[in-house]
Amino acid sequence: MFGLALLCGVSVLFVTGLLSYAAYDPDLARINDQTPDKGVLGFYLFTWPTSPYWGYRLSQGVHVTLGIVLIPVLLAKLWSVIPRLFEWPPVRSVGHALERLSLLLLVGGAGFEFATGVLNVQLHYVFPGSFYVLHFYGAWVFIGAFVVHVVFRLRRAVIAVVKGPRAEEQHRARPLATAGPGLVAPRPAEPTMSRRGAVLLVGAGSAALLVVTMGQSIGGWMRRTALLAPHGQDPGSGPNGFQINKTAASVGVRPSDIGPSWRLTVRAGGRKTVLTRDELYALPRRTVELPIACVEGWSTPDQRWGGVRLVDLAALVGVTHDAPRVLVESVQRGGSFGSVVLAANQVRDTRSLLAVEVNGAALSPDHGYPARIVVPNAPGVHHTKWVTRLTFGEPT
Ligand SMILES: Nc1nc2c(c(=O)[nH]1)N[C@H]1C(S)=C(S)[C@@H](COP(=O)(O)O)O[C@H]1N2
Ligand SMILES: [Mo]
Repeated sequence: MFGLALLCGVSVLFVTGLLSYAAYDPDLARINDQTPDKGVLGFYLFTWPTSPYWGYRLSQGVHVTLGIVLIPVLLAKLWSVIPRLFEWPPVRSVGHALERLSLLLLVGGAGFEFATGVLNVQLHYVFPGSFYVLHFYGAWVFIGAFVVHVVFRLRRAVIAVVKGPRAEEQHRARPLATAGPGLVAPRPAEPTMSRRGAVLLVGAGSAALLVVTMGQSIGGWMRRTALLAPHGQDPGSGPNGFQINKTAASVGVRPSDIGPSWRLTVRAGGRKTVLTRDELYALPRRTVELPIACVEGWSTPDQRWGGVRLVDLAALVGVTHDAPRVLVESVQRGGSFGSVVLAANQVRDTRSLLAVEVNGAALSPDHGYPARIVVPNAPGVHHTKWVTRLTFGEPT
């Protein structure tokens, strides 16, 4: 049962994980891609759509919440097969040796993916390198071993669940059945827990994790129920009172960078225009309702953003139709996520704004004052804050 639960759950984790990777638009430009040597592993990449606007929020919320909820199932599954680690003789045939090798990658891969995922959600960046790179390559190793394991075991798992473990034992004992000892002990000790008790214990553990986790993906007041979500950064209340990823101070954005000397430079081809804050704020504004949805699983309900459409900014430098991609740069010096390339379909979506206000108030410094990007269905990491330069058509 644990195996079948993981079969379904891990499949969803894999698909939502690949979607999240596609949402970064890694094929678009080098600054979006932290795994430039991915080769064929990026075979499936596609242009990330801008609709539905809540798509990334849902998919990444499912990815992170489900990953956390599956932890008790994973641990119980590993616990239930511990005796098999010591099976004797350790290797009976070439096929058996290969299967055991795949188990090393399977158990190691599962541990690695769950551990790096949880650490990232908890904002513990203790990795030797980028989380994005580690979690992406780790996923492929894990899923390779996972597929091998499922091919070897699916039939037995189904028989064990449908007909009971004894039937599975007998089935396996038939001469041509897949070789290898099962999980039923030859001389069992008195059980300390019933099968039902074990399943209930794991189910209760998963349910408890669900209750104290999902609030961070729903956001708003539900965030208060997210007892396991990282705390310590209080966004306060009011129009700007929603979750903050990195504060201005934490990425070295100084008040003078976003003070009166701040400028917005817009470029396309040979043309260029430079706007002061007042000039930008005087341009016609649109209002859109969009969430912030971070790769780390937290998201906010829709916020009401006011700002200038990216297509209107492109028009300022002569791009009046078929707007191309845009390189967005912030005042942030160094560090990750200070700049991004947005795809043409994102620029052309009239809900994509350079926002200057949220929920009727000016952006707070921590939410990207004087101007930040909002794009429907894009991951939070593409919602660049403290924007100072937009270059349409770059980098080609
Ligand atoms: N310049 C800059 N913009 C940035 C970031 C950053 O580190 N630097 N973090 C991004 C990430 S990862 C997220 S999830 C969103 C969060 O936006 P918020 O802090 O306003 O909620 O901002 C994005 N914009
Ligand atoms: Mo993020």
